[in-house]
Amino acid sequence: MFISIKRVGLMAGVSLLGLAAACSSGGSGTSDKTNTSANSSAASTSASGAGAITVSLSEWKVAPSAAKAKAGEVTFNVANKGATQHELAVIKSDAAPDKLPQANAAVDEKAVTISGKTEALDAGKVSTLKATLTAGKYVLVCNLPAHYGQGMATAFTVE
Ligand SMILES: [Cu+2]
Repeated sequence: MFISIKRVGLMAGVSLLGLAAACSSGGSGTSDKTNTSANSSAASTSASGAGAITVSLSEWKVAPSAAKAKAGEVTFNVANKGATQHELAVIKSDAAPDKLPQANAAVDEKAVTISGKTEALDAGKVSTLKATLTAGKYVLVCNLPAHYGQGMATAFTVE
């Protein structure tokens, strides 16, 4: 009897330990979008800051909060505090407030330099007038018919 010996070659399986490169892709751009209200801070930078003049109109007076302003753009916040219509005209003139040239019971607007003027404001209404003023003497006038003659004019200086 022949005993054949089978040699069983054990194939040692070589397990290649792959170097598991743990490519941890952590932290890929998940920044919080919590800055949505950062652009709403421009509300308080209005042009009507230190240079703003408040002008109250009434029967029969033009009453500015200040009698002078600095040259440049001047903002007049005009309020009709009276019971009838009024307006504000900014007139550049060296004349005294009551010595402006007149026509038809009002200042002759063709004979003076008008730097700015509001529309006629109903009682209680407000308006903003912006005028670029050079240095000099001005008169603030309400030039609705007969209002100037009632005394609605006051001196104003730009320096
Ligand atoms: Cu008036």
